[in-house]
Amino acid sequence: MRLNKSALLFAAVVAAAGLAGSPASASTSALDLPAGALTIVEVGTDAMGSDTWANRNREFVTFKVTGGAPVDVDGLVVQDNWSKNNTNPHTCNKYTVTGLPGQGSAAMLQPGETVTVFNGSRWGGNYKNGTEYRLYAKSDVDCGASGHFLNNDADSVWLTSGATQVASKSWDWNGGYTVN
Ligand SMILES: [Ca+2]
Ligand SMILES: [Ca+2]
Ligand SMILES: [Ca+2]
Repeated sequence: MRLNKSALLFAAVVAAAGLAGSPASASTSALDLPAGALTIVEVGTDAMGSDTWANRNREFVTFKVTGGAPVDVDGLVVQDNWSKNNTNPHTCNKYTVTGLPGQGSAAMLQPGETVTVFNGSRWGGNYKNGTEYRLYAKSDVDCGASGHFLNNDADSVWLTSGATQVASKSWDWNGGYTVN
């Protein structure tokens, strides 16, 4: 096979473009939000009555943008204390944001909007309700108590971006179903 000079140049340009494309796609997962960029506004800690597979969506974490600028929450990890401090490879108690409903794989959260990560599942999956993105972690039945893993009496939830602890909320009580 013989190639003329322009064909070789073309091949070189294609190869260079391919190389240049790799770091760009990798950078989407290299997010590292500053501490305080998000605020946890509410945590559902205790489903009313017995903890069952059916009511595990009563455990949830809701957060919002702290400041006045949009925040890219793609790759954000939402987890409880056990998950954060345990090296067990079970992915229980841990949810990673990978896009928001209506945005494909992008996850830009605007000021005034909230994200709620529910422990359970929903027919139809993730969706946006008004200004709230509702995401479902689909916790395993063997995770905690029937898929409930936010301890009623004392626990913490953490929002982590890369190596940065963006936000956390802890409680040490047993006086209700949610913590604000
Ligand atoms: Ca609970
Ligand atoms: Ca309960
Ligand atoms: Ca827990």
